[in-house]
Amino acid sequence: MNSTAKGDRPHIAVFGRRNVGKSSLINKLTNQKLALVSSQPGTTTDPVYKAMELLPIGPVMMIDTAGIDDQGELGEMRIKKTKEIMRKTDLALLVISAVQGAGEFEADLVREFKEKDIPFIVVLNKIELLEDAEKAEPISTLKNFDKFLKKFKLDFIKASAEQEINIDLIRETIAEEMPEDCSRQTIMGDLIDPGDTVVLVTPIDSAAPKGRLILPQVQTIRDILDHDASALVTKKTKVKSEIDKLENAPKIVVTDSQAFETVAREVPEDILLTGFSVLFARYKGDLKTFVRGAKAMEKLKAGDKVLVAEACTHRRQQDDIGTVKIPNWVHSKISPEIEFEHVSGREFPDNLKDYTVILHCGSCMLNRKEVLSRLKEAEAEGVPVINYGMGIAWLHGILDRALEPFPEALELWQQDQEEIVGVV
Ligand SMILES: Nc1nc2c(ncn2[C@@H]2O[C@H](COP(=O)(O)OP(=O)(O)OP(=O)(O)O)[C@@H](O)[C@H]2O)c(=O)[nH]1
Ligand SMILES: [Mg+2]
Repeated sequence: MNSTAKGDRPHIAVFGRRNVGKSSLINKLTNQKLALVSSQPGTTTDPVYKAMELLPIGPVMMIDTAGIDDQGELGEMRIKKTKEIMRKTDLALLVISAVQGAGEFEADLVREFKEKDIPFIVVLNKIELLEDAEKAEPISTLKNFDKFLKKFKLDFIKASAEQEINIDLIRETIAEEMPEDCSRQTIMGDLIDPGDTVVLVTPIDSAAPKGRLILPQVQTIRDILDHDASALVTKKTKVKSEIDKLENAPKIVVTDSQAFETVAREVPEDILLTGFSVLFARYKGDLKTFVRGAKAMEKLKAGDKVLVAEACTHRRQQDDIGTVKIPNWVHSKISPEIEFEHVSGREFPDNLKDYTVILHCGSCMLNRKEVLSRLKEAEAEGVPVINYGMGIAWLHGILDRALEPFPEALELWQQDQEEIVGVV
């Protein structure tokens, strides 16, 4: 189970003020001493990720965060990091101390969860202290907690990480509340039938990792096998001869997007052809959003600025796709005066408005929630987004073909084109 890709695990994050018992609760939920616990407020400083098995759900990613009431300049930075975690949170636990009750910090978190559509569970921790009148002021605490619950119409679970009260109930509630769509169920199972053959084209060049296949290719093979179909994996130079050898035509050919152009020439027109990046645009994000991004690419003109966003911080190749190849193609196809700026890693800049379009990487390291959050942020700023693969398909004039297996997206793309033709 440990091999379940990070991006495919539901992400459960724990939020709350300092010292309320967030780390203690994670340790109890996971039955492991993963997170550092102490009576010192501010023990957890950076978000702590742990991929693990959480019964009865299965493989998940648990995230411990720094307290939302941290102080000072460092504290502010930690709060910012904690809030960034929300982008990828499929389900949140809001931990409140029974000794402190709820206040503005908790109200703020609830407002943010609601704004970001994050389902959450309220846990009133250290409940055993309520019975100890010396350590708590049960009446006033419960009064403000009650007001908070009423204000937001919330339910809650009484718990104690220390005395292991209701830990199982929290696990079960997590399983119940986990949104079903936090990961799409299949990469291409809906496109194939049992017994079909799918041809996968994976270029073995200097960009390919030594001795292995990249994650989206491996996941696609697994998905095809899960649907009782067969995968024929080949290089771009062999794709035609492999198809010719088959007794029955393959149901669909999937290629690495960098080989799109060559492969499109080799694969007969009556065989469906798409890219891993189109499959993953759908699996991780939203195909229609990227189709709108393609429309924005059509309208690019000299002086426009394009943001290239890469989610991981890998070492760049000389002919790196995001920093070199795509800008070169855009410069030669549209205008040499289109400006490119680059960001990589976890950060998504605040100045999205400055860009005409955002070109995003394939997001194989991000979970679906984070991709959707990024798309939502861009949409709120009115900036269209497209992923690398679909951008490449458009730049090479084969987006129509790559979208053929997805009638709704194709229809939207063709409508958009007609609109453009209509305008001109
Ligand atoms: N009495 C009691 N103490 C608890 C309980 N849960 C945690 N604690 C104690 O509360 C203190 C803080 O616990 P942590 O788990 O470090 O709290 P945290 O929310 O992660 O704190 P920060 O990382 O500083 O934000 C520790 O001394 C814990 O032993 C509980 O249910 N009851
Ligand atoms: Mg902690």
